[in-house]
Amino acid sequence: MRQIDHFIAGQFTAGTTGKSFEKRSPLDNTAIARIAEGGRAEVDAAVAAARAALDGEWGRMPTAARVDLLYAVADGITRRFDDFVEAEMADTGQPAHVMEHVFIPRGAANFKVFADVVKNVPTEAFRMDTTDGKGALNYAIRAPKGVIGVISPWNAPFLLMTWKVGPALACGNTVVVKPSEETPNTAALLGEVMNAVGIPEGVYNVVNGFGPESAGEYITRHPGIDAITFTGETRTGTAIMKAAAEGTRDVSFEMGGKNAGIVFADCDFDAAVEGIFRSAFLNTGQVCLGTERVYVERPIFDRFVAALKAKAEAVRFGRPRDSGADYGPLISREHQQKVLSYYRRAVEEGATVVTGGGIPELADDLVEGNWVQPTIWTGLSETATVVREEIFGPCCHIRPFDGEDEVVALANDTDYGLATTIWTTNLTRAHRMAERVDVGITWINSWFLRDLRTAFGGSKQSGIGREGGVHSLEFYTELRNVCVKL
Ligand code: NAD
Ligand code: 6OD
Repeated sequence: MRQIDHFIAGQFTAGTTGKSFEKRSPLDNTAIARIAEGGRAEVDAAVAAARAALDGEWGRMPTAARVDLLYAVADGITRRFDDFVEAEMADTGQPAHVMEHVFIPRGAANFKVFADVVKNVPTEAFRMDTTDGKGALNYAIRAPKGVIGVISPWNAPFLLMTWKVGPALACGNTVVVKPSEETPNTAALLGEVMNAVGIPEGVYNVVNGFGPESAGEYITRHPGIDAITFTGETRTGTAIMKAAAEGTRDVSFEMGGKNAGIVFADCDFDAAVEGIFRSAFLNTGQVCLGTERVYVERPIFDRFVAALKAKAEAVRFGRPRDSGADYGPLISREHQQKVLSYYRRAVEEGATVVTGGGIPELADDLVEGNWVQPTIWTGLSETATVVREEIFGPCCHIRPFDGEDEVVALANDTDYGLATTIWTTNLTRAHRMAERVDVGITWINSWFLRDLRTAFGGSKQSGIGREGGVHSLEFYTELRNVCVKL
């Protein structure tokens, strides 16, 4: 069984707590790794290493040299591509092709894109008129914020962790990362890459453990952490925000969603079915941007439900490298039980189960895994629990609508505001809808099509702040003004 240690000041260490925990495979719940659990001492050591790096070589490094090193990190990830794929597959149980085409390449891209951003972004300058004797030149300096605490989730572990670490390092900060207890593998591997390409010790640190009263909470409460970037559940964000209030530290939050998919009768029907299918069921529904509420214009409602049902019933359960397998298990037994409890709740509240609703029939070597069927409901009111709460599983409720005003009201009737996907061939309407749906990210005739230069984040309870492209600089740097009398 693999041992996964913390990565502090460029060294792997089991730490001093003497505590550890097991990681179980989502595929069959056998123990696959033992992970060191960090306590206050490990967080102290990681923060001290991060601070020393800021005060040392990393803090003095010219931007161009830092940019070169981040490119080297991206290349290092690509060189060890297969190791990252295997590590992430072991932790999540998701199909190899999702790792190979989406999650791991994005890890490398997250370093390159932000290296390019810091290399090319201008800073502002304002000249004050000299005619009245008060002439001055103002210019801005972007300074790193300091030591950034990165708290990341399990659903796309490497993509989401590097989405924070890439811009943080590009801006000259150092990081203390707490990966999800469910998926520590790729954060540790990245430590090996950092050492291999010559990132100075202390720039990238990882402390493993849990949230409350463990490494996660200790990082967010540590006075040496200057800002906290977090991706995860909204209620965890609330706890972290309280911790960040001590010391008035800045936060950037990417949190839950209850995203609406909107399908108009004039859509490209096959593309819309495929798009909604992906957005509801990719990664077994464990995608924050995923669609759990689908609204379909009435003339095509029955046909759409039938087509989505057919696709959901055709998924092939299997191990990540099984030929033809395109659908994995949920991350943990606990999450499986949570999703199944929502499946039961939907029935109790009167849903028509179009398909799914339970555990699939499986081959003998899979029965111990955390499988659930892709599930579609119709017939519920908008007040039903599964229409209101984020489930984070492979399921959606589909409801008919009769016009733009109605569907805008339905889509916006939620505490969340992360993403939406709209399917129509009427582009005038598409733009109109994009203005009216209250979310951070609107996809039109597409879903999860990412340009990393764009602003990414949620409104309402889905997040605080925007990251991506130059927007990441707002969070990862401190803007200082210099005023020079002319
Ligand atoms: P989670 O909130 O349970 O855990 C996320 C991380 O926070 C983990 O590392 C966990 O150990 C840590 N944590 C938990 N409690 C903590 C505390 N009190 N102090 C400090 N750290 C703490 O989330 P999860 O279950 O890992 O991920 C799923 C959730 O993440 C879903 O709600 C999903 O919508 C959300 N998510 C959002 C986005 C986005 O971009 N908006 C992206 C991915 C996932
Ligand atoms: O693509 C991204 O940058 C991003 N943060 C994706 C989030 C996926 C959520 O599961």
